[in-house]
Amino acid sequence: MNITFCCPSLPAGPWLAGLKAALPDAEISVWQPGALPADHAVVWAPPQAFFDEQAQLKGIFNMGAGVDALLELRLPPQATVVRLDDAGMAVQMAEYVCHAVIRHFREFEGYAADMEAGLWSDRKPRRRADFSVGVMGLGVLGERVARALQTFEFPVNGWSRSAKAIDGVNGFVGAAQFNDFLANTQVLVNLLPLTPETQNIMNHATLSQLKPDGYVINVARGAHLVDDDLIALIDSGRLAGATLDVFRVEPLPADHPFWTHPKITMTPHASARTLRDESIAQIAGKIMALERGDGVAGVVDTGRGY
Ligand code: NDP
Ligand code: OXD
Repeated sequence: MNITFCCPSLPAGPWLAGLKAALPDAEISVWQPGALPADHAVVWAPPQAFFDEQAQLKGIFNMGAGVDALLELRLPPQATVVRLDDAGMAVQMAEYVCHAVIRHFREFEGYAADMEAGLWSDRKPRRRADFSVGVMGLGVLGERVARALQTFEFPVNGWSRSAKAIDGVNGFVGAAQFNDFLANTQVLVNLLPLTPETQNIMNHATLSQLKPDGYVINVARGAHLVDDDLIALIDSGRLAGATLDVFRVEPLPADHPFWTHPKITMTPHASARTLRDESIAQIAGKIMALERGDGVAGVVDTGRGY
């Protein structure tokens, strides 16, 4: 079995060593133009030229959960596209979102500013029951986040394409229930895949429906959010602020207004990092399963876009 590795932004050495250790019988090499045809590919942000040459691939393993960039390329139609399915990302996402929600709910930023100014402040406690968190996307990551938020007894709403039964989560389904979901949500968490249906989904019209003083946490993709609409709603006092991990252009350009906005907290696409050992173990296991003809989790429906 031949495996080709094409992740131009990653240092190939440690990934190749890990894949070779996990699949000792396979021939594994870093793709170069003109390389021999392979059975499976492990990829992250490959060029179109890679797929144009490797048109015979049986399996394409995306080294991330989101496949939006991959699906913009022309892929070999017979190949099974598989994305990372948790692989250590869900617990990181749960930590990140709970931290952002609690930081806002408990006004830690306000306290930090007060202490800096030498103020022994007395802030009124907020009512947890009013602080409903709405998670858009109840897949591998969204479900884990929704469960983690319940630990802190926030009311949790969830919105997905198909109905889910998650204990304690108030479920909303599809376009017909989207407005109700928003109207019942104080803190909006985005964990949707980026597809033609979800692009720009957080815009002036939708974000205006959140409860007064709503707050936005975007940890999925930058193109889900209309940046100027978010800023306008925060500046008008309609929204309280946002925590953003993902951006339309990454790295975020130096002149983008998010950098200096006092009510926007940012991280550099770091909410759930791809973990090498977990990812290699998952991909190697799935390559072996596909070779045996077994089913695997995380197969992408390329028509649906996730
Ligand atoms: P999943 O595919 O497991 O879950 C996607 C969820 O979104 C599903 O519940 C799906 O509904 C729902 N959904 C999709 N389209 C719609 C729609 N049109 N309307 C309503 N609901 C919809 O993805 P993951 O949880 O693994 O990952 C989610 C995203 O998180 C990734 O695509 C990626 O962009 C982002 N991500 C960001 C990272 C970061 O570091 N910032 C790290 C990893 C991922 P249904 O269940 O009904 O199909
Ligand atoms: C992913 C990401 O999609 O890191 O896995 O954004």
